[in-house]
Amino acid sequence: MKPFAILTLAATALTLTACEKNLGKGQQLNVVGGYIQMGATPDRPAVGYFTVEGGPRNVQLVAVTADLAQRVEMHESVKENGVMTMKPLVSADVPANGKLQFKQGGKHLMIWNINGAAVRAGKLPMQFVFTNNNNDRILFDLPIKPAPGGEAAATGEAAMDHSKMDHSKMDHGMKDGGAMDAEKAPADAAKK
Ligand SMILES: [Cu+2]
Repeated sequence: MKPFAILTLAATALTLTACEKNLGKGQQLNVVGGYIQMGATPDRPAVGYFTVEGGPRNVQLVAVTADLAQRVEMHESVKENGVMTMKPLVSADVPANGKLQFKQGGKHLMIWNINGAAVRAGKLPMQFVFTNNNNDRILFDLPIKPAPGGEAAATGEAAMDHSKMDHSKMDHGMKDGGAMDAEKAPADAAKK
């Protein structure tokens, strides 16, 4: 009986030590929240926002992907000559023990053609790919919010980000060949 009790105590002590070591490491690289807002109309891309907490080292977020969407791109809204415009983002810094935020009016995801099942489930499983020692991938389900309706559609971020700002300059039309830039097509054709 005695030896057994001692062993149990020893095991408990080991477990505690392991826990403390883990806590001592501080913040780990992680995706801690966010959401996707559907486009105002089905032919418009959805917009995604999220927050990444940095780990012990500086890393870069180099891609966000989703198997259940046709395409995901990282973008940044920037002001050029007083006009808000968008640029594709190749990577984004995640400072050690710091934060990276994709948020309204700044960095954001654009997501094309989310699978209907994912929309109905209300979440899109995504992979966040980072450059660090082992090209870490973090899986995170971003909840999907429906498109803003009524007044919100006119003032919401989806409308702001993706209709008032001129996405057509980003060559989306070339890759999409989609309805998104259909209105631009006649002008382009006329030029040729
Ligand atoms: Cu964009």
